[in-house]
Amino acid sequence: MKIKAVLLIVFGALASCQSPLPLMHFPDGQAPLNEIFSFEIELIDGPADSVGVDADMPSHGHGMITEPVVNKLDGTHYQVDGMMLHMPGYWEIYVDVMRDGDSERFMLPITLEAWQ
Ligand SMILES: [Cu+2]
Repeated sequence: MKIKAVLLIVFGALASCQSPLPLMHFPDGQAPLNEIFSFEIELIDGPADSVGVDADMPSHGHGMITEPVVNKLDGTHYQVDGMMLHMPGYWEIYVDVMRDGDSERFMLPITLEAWQ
């Protein structure tokens, strides 16, 4: 139930961006806490030249302790490896889509629950 609520928030936030939303496919439907993980980005508004990914905890003033690597699968699909959200709390994942020298940033808000 909690996962569904988070996903609805995610898609609602992305819907406010100007371009159609990139889809983010997480292995278990959600980003894990304090584990290195991979996910796939799908651009539904056509191919890009490249895609960059970063993440921050704005309220803590820090980013990730790993540096994700993005590999192009094809123009509209990108594989992201080496992600790790190492703390519980509110994170923002940033996807920068580069086309013809212009960059467009999408933000995915994620709140990770503490270990039970
Ligand atoms: Cu933090």
